[in-house]
Amino acid sequence: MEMTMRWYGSKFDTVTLKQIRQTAYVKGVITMLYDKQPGELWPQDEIHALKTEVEDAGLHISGIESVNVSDAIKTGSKDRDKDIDNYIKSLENLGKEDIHMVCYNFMPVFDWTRTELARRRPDGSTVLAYTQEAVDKIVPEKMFESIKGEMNGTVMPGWEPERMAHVKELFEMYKDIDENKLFDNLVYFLNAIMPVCDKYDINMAIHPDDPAWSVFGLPRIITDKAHILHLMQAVDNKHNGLTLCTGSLGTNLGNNLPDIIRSLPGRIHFAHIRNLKFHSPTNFEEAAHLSSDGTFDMYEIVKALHDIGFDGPVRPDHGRMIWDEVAMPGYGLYDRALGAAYLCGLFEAIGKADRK
Ligand SMILES: [Mn+2]
Repeated sequence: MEMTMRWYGSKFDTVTLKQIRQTAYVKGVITMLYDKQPGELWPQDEIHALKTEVEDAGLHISGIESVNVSDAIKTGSKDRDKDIDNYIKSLENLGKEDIHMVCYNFMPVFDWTRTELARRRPDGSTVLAYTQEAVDKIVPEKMFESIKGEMNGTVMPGWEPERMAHVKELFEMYKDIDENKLFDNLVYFLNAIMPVCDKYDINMAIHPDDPAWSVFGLPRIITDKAHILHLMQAVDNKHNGLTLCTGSLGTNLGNNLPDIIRSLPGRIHFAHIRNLKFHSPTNFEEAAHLSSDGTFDMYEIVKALHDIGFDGPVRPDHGRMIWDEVAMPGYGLYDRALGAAYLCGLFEAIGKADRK
């Protein structure tokens, strides 16, 4: 495995490449061309410039999160083939720049959903949180309004104001899309891009739905072991894989995370590891990475990844906001650095114990 941190680029991120490098635990960054809309082509010269900037700072690009999939592709509307052509060209340009892992998601309208971006914990740290009761009270079009005041002036991935201005139209696009149609559209997309992934050895890593159930009546298809295995079999190519995101799959307490990991040897291409603390099955908040601070057993999760021979990038995913840092919610430096250190310790200990 390689420890990484997500980085939004020098124009958008409060964290610098120098800070990331100095954590020492982190060797690579997961990044993207943050100003590209879903469906837009990623030119090779822009990818190259990003890569050069990261390498000049003594790091490298371990993967992309995300090349976003357009709503035309997700809904299978008439423009999808044009967008898929752009997606294929973008992958080709990434492959030519020696980038071999791309995370993406297939969630309708909302990339991920939290109802609070700064829930205060007893120690004064703040975290992202979710309660179903709060979601049930929100009109979907007002979802963005309800959380934008807590974004610390940042643009959060998946919640770009340009897209959110059209939420009503987006809901309209998805009104006839059920789980089966969404799944078929995903398979259509993957079958179209597999040849370029084969040619450049690009691992596609779908991100699970977050939370792992239907929100606002929208279909969700990457929610549990059965759905994930179904997708792996539907497009049975090793380049069709998963981002194992503990904080997303783990929102459903029925999901056994180590068991899901063990069912997917060779198909997990990227891991997001973080912990959640549950107050009820539908009221949870993000916790410190430490097992004892939340609900998940991080040792068992890392052990399962080790046992299946996982060798892709790992990132600590979201962190708490601590030590008065002001940053994009979930993406401060301090707690993610603590998480990286803790996870590196687990990986090293488990790896060495296994060799004895
Ligand atoms: Mn994640």
